[in-house]
This record gives sequence, C-alpha cells and structure tokens, in this order.
Amino acid sequence: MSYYKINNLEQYFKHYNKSIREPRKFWGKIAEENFVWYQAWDKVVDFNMGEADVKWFVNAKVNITKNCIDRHLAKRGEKTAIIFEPNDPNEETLHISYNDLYSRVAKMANVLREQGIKKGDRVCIYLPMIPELAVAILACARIGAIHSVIFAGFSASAVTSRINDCECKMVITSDGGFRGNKTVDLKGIIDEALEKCPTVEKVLVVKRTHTAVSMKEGRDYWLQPLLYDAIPNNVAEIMDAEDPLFILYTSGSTGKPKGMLHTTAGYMVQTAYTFKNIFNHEDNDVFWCTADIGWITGHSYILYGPLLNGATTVLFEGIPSYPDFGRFWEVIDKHQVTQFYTAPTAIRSLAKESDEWVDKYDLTSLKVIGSVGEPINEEAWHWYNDHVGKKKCPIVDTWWQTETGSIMISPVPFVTPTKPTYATLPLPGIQPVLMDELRNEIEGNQVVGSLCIKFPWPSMARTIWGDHQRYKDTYFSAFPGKYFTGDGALRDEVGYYRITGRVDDVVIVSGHNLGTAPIEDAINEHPAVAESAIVGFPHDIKGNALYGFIILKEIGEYRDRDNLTKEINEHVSSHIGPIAKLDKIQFVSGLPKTRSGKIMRRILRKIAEGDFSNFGDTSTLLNPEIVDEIKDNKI
Ligand code: 7RM
Repeated sequence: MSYYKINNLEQYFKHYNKSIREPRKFWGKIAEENFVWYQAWDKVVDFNMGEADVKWFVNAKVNITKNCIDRHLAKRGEKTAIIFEPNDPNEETLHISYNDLYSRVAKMANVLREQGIKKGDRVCIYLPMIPELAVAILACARIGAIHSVIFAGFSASAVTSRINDCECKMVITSDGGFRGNKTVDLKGIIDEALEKCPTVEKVLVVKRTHTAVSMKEGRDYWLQPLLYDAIPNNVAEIMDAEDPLFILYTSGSTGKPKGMLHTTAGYMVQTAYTFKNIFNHEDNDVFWCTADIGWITGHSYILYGPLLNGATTVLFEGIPSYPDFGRFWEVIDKHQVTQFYTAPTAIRSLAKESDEWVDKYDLTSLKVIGSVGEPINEEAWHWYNDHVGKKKCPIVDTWWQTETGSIMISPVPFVTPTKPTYATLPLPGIQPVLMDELRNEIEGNQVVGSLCIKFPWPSMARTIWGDHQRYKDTYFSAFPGKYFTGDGALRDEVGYYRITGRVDDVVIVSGHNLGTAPIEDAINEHPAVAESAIVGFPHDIKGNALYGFIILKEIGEYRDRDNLTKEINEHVSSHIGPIAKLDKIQFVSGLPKTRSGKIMRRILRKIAEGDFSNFGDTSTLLNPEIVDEIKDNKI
C-alpha cells in the first residue's frame, strides 16, 4: 500500500487515520518510496513540543537537488522543468529542460564554491523572478549553503537588517528588474544596503535590464562570465536530514522580522507530497503559481514541490496588470496551464476589471485552481469559480504559513467536496485542534477557537534563526505542548475548517471580545463598500473602541459621507449588535498591505491610537504611500 497519492474520499480517510495512529509508519513509507537518499534514517521523528525541538528522519542523508533534478534525468531529461515567461510579452519565452536545469545548477554551484561558499554559509538572494533566481536557490541547496531569499521589492534598510541577522557572506543580485513598464534598481538598493553589512564579502550580479550600475572592485562580479567558464557537472553535498536548507523572513507582531529556519529532509518530503495531492499533478501538466519566489508560497510551490515531482512549473516575471488586465489569462492560454495558484487579493483586483479580459482567452486547459494567503471571501470565490474555473475546476483554498513550510488544510481536488470560503480538511499527517481561552481543546463540530496543531509535521520550521527562545515564545507557549498558528478558525457541522483570520485581531470593547474579521465581513456587505479594516483604539470609558478604515466602491449615489457613516453603523448594529458599532469611520483610498495581500493592522492600530512614531519599515509594503494619506486624514 502506497500513501503518496490520495485517489478518493475513502482513501483520504484511510490515509488520514493511518497518519494519526501511526505517523512514523505513514511518513516513513512516503519518504522511503518517493525519494532518493544516501542513507536511511534511524528514527522517523523525535520531538519535544514543549521545548520546540523537532527532528524528522533522524540521521538520514540526502540532497534535495538530487531529488529535484538528477533523479529525473534518465526518464525526463528533455522534459521542460521551468517555463520562463518574461515581463514583456514580446520577449521570448524560455523552456528550461531538466537536463538544462542540471547544467545550469551545476555551473552555479561550482561558481559559488569557487567564490568561497561552503556548506552552512548564508547566501542572500535578491533577484527578480528570472531563471537565475531558481538556479541560485538550487545551487545553494546543491552545496549545502543556506539560502535567504529576500523579496526584490524590499528596501535597502529591510535588506540590511535581514542580511545582518543571519550574517550572509554573499549576495546574488541583478543590475535591475522589470516590473510592468518600470525597472527597479536592485543593484543600487544592494549597494545602499551593504554600506552597513560587514559580513558580505562578495556580490554576484546578473545582467538583466542592462542598466548602468557601479561595481565595487574586489567585491562585485558579473555572474554570467563566471558561469560561462564553469564546469557543467557538480557532485552534490551530502546533507544531514536536519541540516538547514533555507531561512525566510516573515513579519512578526513586533517590528523585527523572524528568520524562519527550514531544514532539508522534512521540508522535501512534505512539499513534494502536498504538491502532488493538492494540485492533482499528472505528468503532462503545466503548473503555475503566481507568487513571488521571495515568499514561502514561491519556495514551496514554484520551485521545490513541482521539481520534486518532475513537473513543469511556470516562472512569471511580470505583474497581472501589464501590459493589460488580461495578462494572467493570456499566459494560461499561451502555455496551456493546467493548475493555477494565486492569492485572493489578485483575484479581487482582477474581478474588479471587465469580465471581457478573462472571457476572451481560452482557459479550458485548467483542471484545478487554487487560493492562498488570506481568507477568500464569498464574492471572490464565486467570481474565481465562474470566470476562471468555469465551474469545472475545484478551487483549492489552501491554508498554511511560512512557518508550516507546506499546505496544511486544503481540499484534495476531485476527492474533497469544496465549500466556498472553507479550507475544508487537514491533509494526512496534520492534526489541527481548536482551543478555547482556558486553553482547553474544543471537541465536536460547529465550534470556533484558536487554531493549533498538536503533533509535529515534517516541513515545520525548526527555529527562528539565532533566537530559539522567540520561536518557543511565539508558537509553543500560548498552548503548552501545541503549535499555535495565531489564526482563529471555525469547524462546521461536518468537520470542515474555515480560517477566520488572525486571533490577535481581537478588540475588547466594554468587556466584550470582538473579532474584527466578522465586523469587516458585515461592513463589506454594504453595497458601497469595497474593503475595510477595523482596529481598536483606547477609549476612556469603553477601554477600547473601534476605528474603521473603509475603501468605497466608485458608486455615485453614495456621495454623502455622513449619511454613509450612519448607514454602515446601522448595518453593523443589525448584523453583529450595537456593541460592534464603530466610533470612528475614515474613508481611505487604500489600506496598507503586504505584498501577499495581508492588511498591516499594526500600522492602522498605531494611526488609530494617534501614535505616528516608528511604524517600522513601511517600505516592505505594497503601497507605502498610503500610510501618509491615512495618517494625514486621521479623524
Ligand atoms: C502561505 C502564506 C500566513 C497567514 C496565515 C493566515 C493567512 C494563509 C490562508 C490564510 C485564510 C487561507 N504564508 N492565510 N492562507 N487565511 N485562508 N487559505 O500565506 O506566512 O505569508 O501567511 O496567512 O492568517 O496565518 S504567510
């Protein structure tokens, strides 16, 4: 009996039950049958949740790139591994075969070694979505260097703090990056960042935009000439299962980002397994995840998950609105994409545009469409289902985190019946529980609580780089013995999970605990409202009161703002209760968002409190300019 593929609902339950009763046998069998190892493990898992100490596949030896590339060469050498779709639709698409990927990675790995990078060294990768980004990541993994990819939209100060936190020895960047009709001066940002990074010895620079950049003698080297001279073969480093694979920074509730550390074997096993099942991957598929590789979604589902399965994965350099709002759909049509994986924020922004953009392309190649990053609201779900999936493609609403490494709760398409706005059921191996305020597990269905995971899973982060105490405090102390996700969830009558949002987004108004998410949902139902964010601010009598930041749709009849404020509050009052009425409503043209579409409530909270000092690094936002607008118009 193999557990790698779930074919029907009965099998899902069978695998799930096995994974709970005998997790070691379950994961051991998957690991044994689907990967190549230099040496097997002594123990499948060893853990102490209280100490936040987890090890998978203890003492096994492996190299993830042998599994991503080498083992496919005999059967699939000429198969396309990566389709590179450039920002400019008139620039030629590049099809990189597995053979080609092998030699590119081998050359890059040899260059890294020649430039003094050894196993365990940290390499910062600050590149646009170009093939060299994928190749650089895999080359690090090849030689055992720890990659730390920084999203190439982050500012110099964000780059400086991330490089210094993990003491990178090298930076790989490019002269610039294309983004729609703009170019971004990546090398200039790196030069500024490196003024305060004493550990960086070398900078390798990819030529992409051909803009003039300054090259520092003895530090900066053009990458292409080095690659040209490199040998296209490389012996992979033998890695321990628990050797670090990468660090990826994620924002915390305080300003300092957390360097989540992922290790080798567990991450490999579970990203491969989840990719296979959640996207129902078959051999001739073309998989497209629109995230940036700078986020965990890109790490796990543009690169590692697909390549581990010998899939064809699309690497898209551009943005959804360039040259027009049809770009995503044009790319699906052009490459006959079979699985499309994107974020609700992208869906909503494209749903706002004319349906003609999506209707004019042939999307019949699609089999499965996915969503990730935040709760998908009912309206967006239906638009996605009707216009993109044409009611024929199951929507996989995938819940997971940078910390979890791979998808945790999601429908398995063609197996789990979907339900709008529900991430549905845990994948085999995942044991979610809902907890109440008294730290008791809530049993049964039709309940809400804080979402925890009560047993370790292979791809979980092992620590925060350099700060294990913070890792323990953040994830393993609120509910002893369990991993606390920070999210709230409800479990419906059949056991399906719906993630309702961060539980830290709770405000206590006159002694009542009010989750901001349901209030936002109610407000968003008002026909004039496009989007809203609610935060608390101190109030003399109530303790806290609610402050709403609201984006309006372009609807003429709702021009009277005072009236609208009243109407919105009446709406809240009738949907949730008078206690949830907002004390202040500010109409805004946008909300501060992270690049993956998450509202930065930390900033809104500060504005609502009237504290305009130290917003943290706002340059990491999608729309940093909005902060001043909101601040200037504060009520
Ligand atoms: C993959 C990713 C993690 C946080 C997580 C949630 C939210 C992600 C969903 C979701 C509802 C989903 N990693 N989140 N997916 N909420 N439904 N399907 O996004 O580290 O950047 O964010 O994102 O709050 O805790 S992340």
